[in-house]
Formats: sequence, C-alpha cells, structure tokens
Amino acid sequence: MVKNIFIAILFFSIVIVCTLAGLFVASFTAAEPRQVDLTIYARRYAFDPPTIKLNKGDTVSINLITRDVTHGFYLEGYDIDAKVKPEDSPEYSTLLLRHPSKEDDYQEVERIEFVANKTGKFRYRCSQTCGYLHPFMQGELVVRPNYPFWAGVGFLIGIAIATLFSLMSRARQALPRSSSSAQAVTPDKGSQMTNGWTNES
Ligand SMILES: [Cu+2]
Repeated sequence: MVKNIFIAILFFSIVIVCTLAGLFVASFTAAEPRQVDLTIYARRYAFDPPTIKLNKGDTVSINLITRDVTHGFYLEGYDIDAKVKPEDSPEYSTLLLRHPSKEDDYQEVERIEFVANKTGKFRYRCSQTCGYLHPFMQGELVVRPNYPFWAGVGFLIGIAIATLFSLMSRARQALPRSSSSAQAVTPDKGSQMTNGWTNES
C-alpha cells in the first residue's frame, strides 16, 4: 500500500519535473514558428486591435489601414516606423515603411513584416501628428516565449518516463516473494524495540 503511494508520488514528481524542464527550455529556445497575418486599423486616436499577442519566433505580416487621416506606426524595439495614408478604398491604404536605426527614407510596401524574435512588451504609437490627442494613440505588442509548446513536450516526456518507472517497479513487485517475505520476518527485533518504547512512555 505504502509502496503504491510512493510510486504514485514518484509518477507525478517525474511528470512535474519534466514539465518544468520543458518550461525552462522554453525560456531560451525559439518557439515553433507561426505565420501570423494581422490587419491593424489606425484611427484618431487609437489602434484596433490595441494589443497584439505573439509567440517568440512568429513571422508577422501586418496590413495597416487608415480611413480618416495619415497616421504612423512606430514599434519600439523592432526598428519599425510606418506611415499610412488613407485612400478611396476602406480596405486599402498607402503604406510606407522605414527603419529608424538605418536613417533610411520611407519606402512604399504592401505590408509590415518582421520576425518576433525578442520577448517582452513593446509599445506601438502613432508617429504622425494626427490631432490634439495624437500622443495618446498607442498600442502594445506582447511577445511571449512559447511556453505551452515546450511545457507540452516536457509533459509528454514526463508521462513516458513515469510510465516506464511504474511498469518497472510493478514488474519487480511481481517477482517471487521469497526475498521480500524474508525481509518482512527479520524486523522482529525492531518491533520489540518499538514495544519497549511504548511501554516506557
Ligand atoms: Cu495618429
């Protein structure tokens, strides 16, 4: 009975340890990459969506659209500064992009594309003065390490190892009882000692 409880504890310990190991790996390993296509609408004085959540390693392709006035999209940490001008079509805007660190000029592009290779929170804000509340036109990009993926890998490995362990210990239990029964008889001295203790107290 005690042995079964011990095996159960061991089983769950192995699963937990392997899941944690998976999380540890996730903290510095690139995630299984996804292709993420997004449309962001810029308008006075907000971005829609106001928050973007990605996993590290995702390749992002952003279609930026404005329907009112010219807006900017400056993304901290990723060296991206875009400018978007409204056109007649509500689903199409002229998009221009530059990389501030390179001090290059705006170039017309179809979409804003980059790989989310840095984890953390990065603000994006309007970089074209578009009205009196322009400074409040902001959003946030959240890039997470791909915890679920690696935790899942660790969890499955843990299950496999733990199952192997429990099968092995069950096989050992199923072996001929002679050795274990011999052990069960020898602790006679021990039980006498405990009796002695209980009598004294
Ligand atoms: Cu703006």
